[in-house]
Amino acid sequence: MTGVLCMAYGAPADTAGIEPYFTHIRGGRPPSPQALAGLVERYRAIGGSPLDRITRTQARALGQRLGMAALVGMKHSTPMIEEAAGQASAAGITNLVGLPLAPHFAQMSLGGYESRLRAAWPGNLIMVRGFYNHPAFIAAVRGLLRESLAEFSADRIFFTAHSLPRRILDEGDPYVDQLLESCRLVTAGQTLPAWEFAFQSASTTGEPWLGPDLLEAISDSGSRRPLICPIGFVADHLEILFDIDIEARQFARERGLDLRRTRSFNDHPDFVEALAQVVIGAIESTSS
Ligand code: FEC
Repeated sequence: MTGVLCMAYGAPADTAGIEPYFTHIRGGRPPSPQALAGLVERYRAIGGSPLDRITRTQARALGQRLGMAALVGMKHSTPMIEEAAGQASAAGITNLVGLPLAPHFAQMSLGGYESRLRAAWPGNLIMVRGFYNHPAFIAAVRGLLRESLAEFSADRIFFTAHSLPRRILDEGDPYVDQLLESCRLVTAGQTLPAWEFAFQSASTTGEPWLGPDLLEAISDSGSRRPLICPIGFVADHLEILFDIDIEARQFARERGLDLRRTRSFNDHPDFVEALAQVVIGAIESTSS
């Protein structure tokens, strides 16, 4: 039997879960009390992360569309990827499609999902390594932009994605190239305001992270009505609801700018359809 394992970053279920979650992200090193307090405050400000719930909703919709079992496995919360692999076995799945819910390949992101799943899954595995240039994904992003631009006369679009340590460039990671290619494909042949790409949500880990940072880019551009399109993310979570909706909005308000963003896909039918096409394509490419 074929089934799909939708994998996502994961989120703490409640305030008590923030410390173990943060420690897991940091590879088992507990955060300093100050860093922990800062994170607790960010989760409080957004009323807790909806990411795990949304991931389950996305998987349910995809399973229905494909007529296939679709499970969820998280990188940093439960059910973790390893536990989900066990659930897939118990459900009688022998042929598993591993689908990280992130469009762009970075070793630290999609590579991490893949290595964890390979170590835990003994059966046949069809691994999806991103969908940054899939026509259905590109069309779905265009739909989000069209929807926002119909009600907001943006003077500049800022596509964004999660920043990563800058050393990934020396390691030949395709992440940045794939992000820029997604932006080019989305904007090609469209009548749109000027656009640029920026990174968001860099961590403070003592090493440089990829830039330009979103806030710096907004400030340097002179834009008065920036529209943020977080093309690297597919759901509402802390990086959207805090970093854009609270932090970037406040930054904009202080400068008299009207900042908006495209809505997140969550379980938007166009996105679910894009995922379905990605999965069907991956299955077909291994059976031909
Ligand atoms: O809503 C939620 O609760 C989850 C929000 C969330 C998403 C997310 C996506 C990615 N991250 C990636 C890499 C890193 C690296 C570090 C790191 C740190 C954090 C912290 C929180 C956090 N991340 Fe995250 N990330 C989310 C949440 N992330 C919270 C810790 C506090 C902070 O630094 O702000 C640095 C680890 C270290 O300190 O050693 C690296 C990548 C993604 C993109 C998507 C993916 O699925 O991989 C890559 C959503």
